[in-house]
Amino acid sequence: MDFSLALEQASFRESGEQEILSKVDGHAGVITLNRPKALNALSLPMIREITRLLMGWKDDPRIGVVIVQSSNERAFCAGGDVRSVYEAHRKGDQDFMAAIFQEEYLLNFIISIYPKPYISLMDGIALGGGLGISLHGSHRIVTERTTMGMPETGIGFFPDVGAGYFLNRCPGEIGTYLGVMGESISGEDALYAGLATHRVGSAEMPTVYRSLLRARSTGDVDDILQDAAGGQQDCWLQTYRDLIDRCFSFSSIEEIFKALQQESGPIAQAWLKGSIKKSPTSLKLALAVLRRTKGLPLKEVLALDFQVSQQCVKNHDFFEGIRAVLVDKDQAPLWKPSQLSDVTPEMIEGYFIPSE
Ligand code: QUE
Repeated sequence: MDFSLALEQASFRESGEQEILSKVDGHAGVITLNRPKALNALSLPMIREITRLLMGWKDDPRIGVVIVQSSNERAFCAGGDVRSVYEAHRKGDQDFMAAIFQEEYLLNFIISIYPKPYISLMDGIALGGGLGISLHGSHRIVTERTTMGMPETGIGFFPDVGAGYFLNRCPGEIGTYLGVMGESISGEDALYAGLATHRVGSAEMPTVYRSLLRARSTGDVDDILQDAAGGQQDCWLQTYRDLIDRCFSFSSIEEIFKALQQESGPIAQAWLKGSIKKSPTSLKLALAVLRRTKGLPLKEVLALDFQVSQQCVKNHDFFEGIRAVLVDKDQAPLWKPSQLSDVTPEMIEGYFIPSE
């Protein structure tokens, strides 16, 4: 990696604050995401520090459980630090673009096999890479303030961080809807989709946190969360479940769009309108990744994600998407190709062929 970039990326850049805070509190190892200005977007140093802490706490007899939370009210985590990927691309730093995805996906896997309860408190925005550091863990807590989603098709990327694993385990075609359309859902919806395990009130979070500090085992955590959590209530996804299953069961984006066009209600029309803004390549790539990873173990999904990510950084749309949404903020990406019909099966196939 370019040394100047490494220095820039070092963990102390924002007002001298560390981007990851950690402490041992009671029996818990606590990780606090602390990059508020970037909505806790996961930088490479953050990914490395979380990995280091988890590896250290794995065999530490003081630690019964791990808690991951945010230091700010708005966001749990808005995603990966795609801005740094954009910068690395500008500087021609291929090593950085390999390292950040590789180490992020490795962390996702470590979380999935973690031998102690791994509890994420998703009170606020939890998107993209933010789901990679939460949904692979054993206990996934949402609140009435949670906004959850995989928005990558909107920046010319694809639902990564093992989304082919957790989205393919949602009921019916909910996972396809979430991964392709990039729409966000509420905490209640996340519970219905099986993405979250418990819902508690945001105001109850400090109490739940304090109770968790006494937990020594998975059984303790289950008991504490069961006591604190509310039951499943009616939710938006439940209301539109039939429509989602009807329209998103196909193996091509063209068929999905045709199905949406045949629906008379306003929701299907709103989805169609929203999809026009997404990268045509990403729409097809997202669907291809979801269909190909169905039933695969997480390890294989993440290996495929890495492969596809490295093709994305060789192509146009990802950087154009980051530019339009996060750098220039004109919200007007010029996708190439710009038409769905110009994205050929061969082009999508190319993302799955290992290079070198
Ligand atoms: C799609 C994404 C991301 C996104 C917006 C999308 C993403 C991500 C961020 C983000 C948000 C605020 C920040 C920041 C990054 O936005 O992954 O640095 O300050 O990290 O439409 O996938």
